[in-house]
Amino acid sequence: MLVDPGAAGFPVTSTAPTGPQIAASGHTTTVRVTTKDMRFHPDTVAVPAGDRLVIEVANTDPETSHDLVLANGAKTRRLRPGTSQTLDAGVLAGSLDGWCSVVGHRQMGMRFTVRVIGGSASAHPASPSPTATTTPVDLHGTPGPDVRATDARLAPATKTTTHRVTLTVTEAELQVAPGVWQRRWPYNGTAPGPTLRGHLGDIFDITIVNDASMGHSIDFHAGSLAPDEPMRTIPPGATHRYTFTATHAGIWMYHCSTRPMSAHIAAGMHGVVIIDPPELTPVDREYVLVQSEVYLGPNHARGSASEVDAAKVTAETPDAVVFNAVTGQYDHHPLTARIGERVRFWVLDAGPNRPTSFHIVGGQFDTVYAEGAWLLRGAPGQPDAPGGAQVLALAPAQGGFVELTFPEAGHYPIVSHLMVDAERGAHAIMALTP
Ligand SMILES: [Cu+2]
Repeated sequence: MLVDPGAAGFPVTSTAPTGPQIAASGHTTTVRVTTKDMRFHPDTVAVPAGDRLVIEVANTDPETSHDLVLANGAKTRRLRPGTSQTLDAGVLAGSLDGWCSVVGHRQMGMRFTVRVIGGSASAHPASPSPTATTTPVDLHGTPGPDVRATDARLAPATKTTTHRVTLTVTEAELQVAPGVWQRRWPYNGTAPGPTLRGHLGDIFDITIVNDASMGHSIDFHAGSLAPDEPMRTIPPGATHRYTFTATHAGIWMYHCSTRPMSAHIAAGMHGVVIIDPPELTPVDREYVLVQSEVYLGPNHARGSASEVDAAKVTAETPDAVVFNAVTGQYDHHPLTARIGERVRFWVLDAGPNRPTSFHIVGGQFDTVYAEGAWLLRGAPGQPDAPGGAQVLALAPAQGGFVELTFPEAGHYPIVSHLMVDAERGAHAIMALTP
């Protein structure tokens, strides 16, 4: 595919790398490459040995940003939908690979090949692995004095029947463990995103603002509607309205559904909507614990933290499983209650990969509600009711709640995986005082 180098009028970037030298022909081969649907079109280009390669990259994807990175170091900036850039790849010593460096796009198929035709050069630089962890990381350190635990307390539903909420997506470095930072894509700056709570029949009128550098979206499980329009991916800079009515009770996940969805969820783009069952009785304390997984990239220092590692998400090899997005935060800042108080824990497994076996060591649940059904329903003031439960089991994207009272003062570990090494599961402490 040859076009006139001067025809497009694109801004030219001079990133021609220096590398193994080959006799230059004095010719330039110019190719046009478009990006759409997680592919480069074409995904392979040929250049005669000795020619300078110039690639006009046009992002024709209406939804999200892409770039082109070549293994010799030449790369475009991140191109928003509808924008273009001309990349000077230099005179290549041999065939090489390229890819899109936006998280997850390479794994979804955005791979590119430059074939050098003729000549004696045969060098084929290996593309660097995007998954290597280069700095050692301690996920179980002690938080510094500046680290506050995410507030897990849940306030009762208000009398509001129309919930107007704006959720703004940004890119921000957040701690995922004490002193361990990741560049995440939170809704309103927090992971999980804001907890919304209401009653059956309530209307949720949500405005999504995309202040990030790639496309994002939102999917509310608490609503029932055709996903085509409301759940579509909106490009950077766009705003979008999503309205639904709460038709069923439970704790419902919301999340970004932009591809690759599991990487966007793992980047912090998840939260909950709680719709109270009509029969719900007041309790002394309510907490929300959202389980998720952390997939670290190579850098964890504040100021240069990596984004989520999409290859680890695909391989289902998390570095940590966490409650409310940060390892061990409630070990150092325990959740609290007094002996005899009735405590309700709302739990959602945001995944994206791991199930939960939600258990409180030393505790017994007298009430269990999972996915819209009472599995066990104790009566307040009847602690001697015969039935009890030890675990709330949830697959990814499922939710429920448990209730219990604690018999004695002390520290009760809350764990996500009863049978798994505690280092690898989510963990919190419930501190009981007289
Ligand atoms: Cu997203």
